[in-house]
Parts: sequence; structure tokens; C-alpha cells
Amino acid sequence: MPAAPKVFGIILAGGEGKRLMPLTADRAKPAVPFGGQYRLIDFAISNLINSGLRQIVVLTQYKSHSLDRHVSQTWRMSALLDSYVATVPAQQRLGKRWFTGSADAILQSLNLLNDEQPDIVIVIGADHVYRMDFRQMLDAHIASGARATVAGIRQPISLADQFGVIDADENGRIQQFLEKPQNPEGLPDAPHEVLASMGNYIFDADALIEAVTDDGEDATSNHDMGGDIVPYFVERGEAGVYDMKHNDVPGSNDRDRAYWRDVGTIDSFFDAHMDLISTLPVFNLYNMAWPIHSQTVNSPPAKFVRDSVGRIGNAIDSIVSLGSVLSGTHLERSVIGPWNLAAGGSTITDSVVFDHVQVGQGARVHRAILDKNVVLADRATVGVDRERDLERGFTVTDSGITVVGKGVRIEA
Ligand code: ADQ
Repeated sequence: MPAAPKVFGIILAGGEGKRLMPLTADRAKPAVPFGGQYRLIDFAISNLINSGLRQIVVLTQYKSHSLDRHVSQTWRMSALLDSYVATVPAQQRLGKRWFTGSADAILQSLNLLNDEQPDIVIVIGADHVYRMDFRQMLDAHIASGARATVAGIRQPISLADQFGVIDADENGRIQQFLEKPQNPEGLPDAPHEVLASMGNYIFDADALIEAVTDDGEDATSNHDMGGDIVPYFVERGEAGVYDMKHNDVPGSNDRDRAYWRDVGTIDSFFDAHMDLISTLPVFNLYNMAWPIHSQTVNSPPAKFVRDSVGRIGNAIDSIVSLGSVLSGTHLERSVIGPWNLAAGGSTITDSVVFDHVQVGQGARVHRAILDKNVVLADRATVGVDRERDLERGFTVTDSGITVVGKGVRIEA
């Protein structure tokens, strides 16, 4: 490995995100808005950029238009410095087929590696909220001599069936990797936890090319990074683990160091929003030593005013994005995206509101997620009566979060 290896970033962003429906009915999961003014993919790209990467591709497939538009508008880099964040759609380079899995997405994109000739490839997902300094993982990868390194983080054993579960020896070599197991063993020092794969990997470039090429010839494979490629390296004794507990991101504190949330379900997506708004947030958006970048929209500031009859517009324990106007509205424990308009006497509590939503006079929103362009008529309610929300065709989770899809009008 050269002293200063050339590193290339691949973000896997083609998955469907079925468990986030209806928020993914019309957009790819990495394009789902998060935290008012971000899209989920901004966390992955910001982490790579802050880690010094300058050549990054985003492999897209499912309903990629808004993802493509967001990345190309937000992440313009300098052609002069040969820096780019480029979306690359499925191009059917190896026959008339879409990406059959995340490993196939890389196999079908090997032309990108042939063009750039990197020494190292960092491959990450696009559906998590976290900060991570990949330079530290890269140093560990090189020092270990492993050809593939998987980032791991401790998670409750009850969630093991959503993750790849890592069993490593004392030197960090992975002995066993089980993708989404039903009944795994807990860790020796913590029986109620497992070491979960974060879906972030570092490979020696030649090893990755060999692995996805071999995998492409295996008719029994699902062509999945977690299910097939990681086990391929484990079988050869060439896979190491990088424990996220060692990752010390500049500017992080004891509360948000090693914060990581998979926001693949409505409940976890909602909970991650609540993590943003507590007074001492467990995920701190205001850490400017490791900024999370997003599109800078040319919008006026958020505004809080009394309505025509003097009702006060206010917000407590909330985030309100640019362009939103709260006129006589009481807002509490909520995250409000750009360009929303809420009218007098309305209340919005414990909720997540995307953008361009209108909330009428006296309307009430509680424990709800409202997608773009939702309209609540005057005195309409949502999230207050579970049965009524189900009757109206809204998604309601077991924990009682109501989700209203894009453009729906809710009558009183
Ligand atoms: P999952 O998240 O369930 O588990 P997957 O659905 O493959 O795995 O998604 C991983 C990433 O790949 C996502 O960003 C997704 O958008 C992308 N992706 C999926 N299919 C794709 C395709 N056909 N083309 C392009 N991109 C695609 C994974 C790992 C687990 C790990 C968890 C952590 O498999 O081992 O524990 O991530 O959340």
C-alpha cells in the first residue's frame, strides 16, 4: 500500500426502503427529508467529505429523480481539482438487467474504478444518521492488513435480525458474520448486545474487484454486500472489524460520540428526529468541527407572529427551517421543514413536518409525520384518534405514529 493511498468512495443508494412507506412511495430512501432541511444522504456524503474524500459516486436505481437532483444541486465540486460527488444510475453495462443487489451495483460500476485506479475503496450505505471519521477507520484498515474491514457498533440483541452480526477474535479478525440472524449469541461481556455491521466497508481495491467479479459468476448468490461479499472475505480469513467506539469525531462530546441510528423504519426515523430537539441533543447538528452539509435554499428566515386575533405563534423544543411561517400556532417538540405555513389556533406537537405543508386555523397535529404538500383544512386533526387515522387510510405504527403521504388533503 502506498504511503498516501488513493481512496475512492462509493455510496450505495439504490435500495427501495419499503419499511419507510409511504415516505418512499415517490422517492428513494436516501432522498427522504430529515431534520428539517437535510436529506438522509447528506449524512453519508458529509462524513466522506469531512474525512477528506474528493471522489465519490452515488449508485442510484429506485425512484432516483429527487435524489439525483438533490445531490447534483447540493454537492457541486470542482472539476479543476478533479473533485466530484456524482450520481451514477444503473446503466445495464453487463446485459439488460437492473442492479440485482448492492454487490451487483458495484460489479456493474467497475468502469468507475478502472477509470480512477484507486488503492482503497470505501463503500457505505446512505440511510443512517451519524458522524464518522473514515480516516480513522482507514488507518485501522491499513494497519490490520485485512483486505476488507467492516465497521461495527454495539446494538441491542433484539435488533439483531435487522443487521449483519459480527463475531471477531481478539485481534479484530472476523470469525463469523451472520446477515440478519434470528437467534444470535450476545457478546461475552454484554449478553444483551451484539456487534452489528453498520453497512460501511473499506476494501483494498483489487480485493473488492475480485470479490464482486467472483460473486457475479455465482448463480446461488443474492449479490448482496452484507449477505455475500462480507462472508466471502470472512471465509478467506481476510475480513477485519473496526469498532465504532474508537471513532472520535472532531467536536463530538460524550453524548453524541459514536451516535448511530439506522432510520430504516418509521419508528426509528421518528425517534431520530426526537434525538435532535432535546435541549442537550444526543445528535448535535451544531458541531461545526464536523458540519453536516445540505442544500442552501434561497429562502427567507422562519417567522413567528401573532395571528389577526392576537393568538401567539411560538415554538418550544423544536427546529424550524427557513421559509416557514407560524402565525398564532403553538409548536412543541417538533421538527419543521422549509416553507410551511401554520395558521392561528393550530397546534403541532411531537411531530415531523416535511416541506410546503399547510396547517389550517384551529387544526391539530400530534405524533404525526406529514410529507410534502400535505394540507390540513381548518380544524382538521391528525394523530389524535388512531382508529380514525386508519379509516382515512393513513399509516399508523404500533407505537402510534401516524404518517400522511405526499400531497394528501385532510378535511375537518
Ligand atoms: P440493509 O440496510 O438491510 O443491511 P440493503 O437493503 O442492501 O441492506 O441496503 C444497504 C444499502 O445499499 C442502502 O443504502 C441501499 O440503498 C443500498 N442498496 C440496496 N440495494 C441496492 C441496489 N440494488 N443497488 C444499489 N444500492 C442498493 C445492510 C447490511 C447489514 C448491515 C445494515 C446496517 O447488509 O449487514 O448491518 O446494512 O444498516
